[in-house]
Amino acid sequence: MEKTFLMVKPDGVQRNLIGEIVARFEQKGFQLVGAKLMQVSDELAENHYGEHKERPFFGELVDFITSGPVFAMVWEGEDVIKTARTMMGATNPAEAQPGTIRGDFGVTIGKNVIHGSDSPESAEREINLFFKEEELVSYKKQDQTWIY
Ligand code: RTP
Ligand code: MG
Repeated sequence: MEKTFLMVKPDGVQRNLIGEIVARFEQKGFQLVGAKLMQVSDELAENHYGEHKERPFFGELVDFITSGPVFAMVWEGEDVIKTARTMMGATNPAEAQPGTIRGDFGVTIGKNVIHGSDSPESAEREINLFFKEEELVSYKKQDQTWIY
């Protein structure tokens, strides 16, 4: 089954949105297979956001993501990578639709509450960056036939 990496950013943790965000993905029907509250190091931040190294906002991005604890998660489900991005909403919360996480809780592009992998390649890379294999739990849930 497909997996994606999602992370409640430092603003989301400070604003007590962990529970709300976890609830949305649970209620959608996705399965949580790994999670931890953690402080991101400069090295991890620079690696995670490596694709943006040359962008003018790279320094701010690294400073922000290391500014307080994040809640890192791995979620599993059919088409979870793309669907999670839809549930997150546009990068800029001012453009994100109401009903999406960024549309409902974010105001500025710099503090947009949640990160989610944008492709199967980034999902694999980011899951491996943030989690050891033994931190992920594979388990069967009841009632999956009512979702699939
Ligand atoms: P993320 O990686 O955090 O899930 O966000 P994303 O895919 O929707 O957006 P991406 O293009 O990957 O950008 C990563 C983060 O950089 C910040 N950003 N700032 N000032 C700006 O113009 C600007 N553009 C992007 C955002 O916080 C974005 O989430
Ligand atoms: Mg991105």
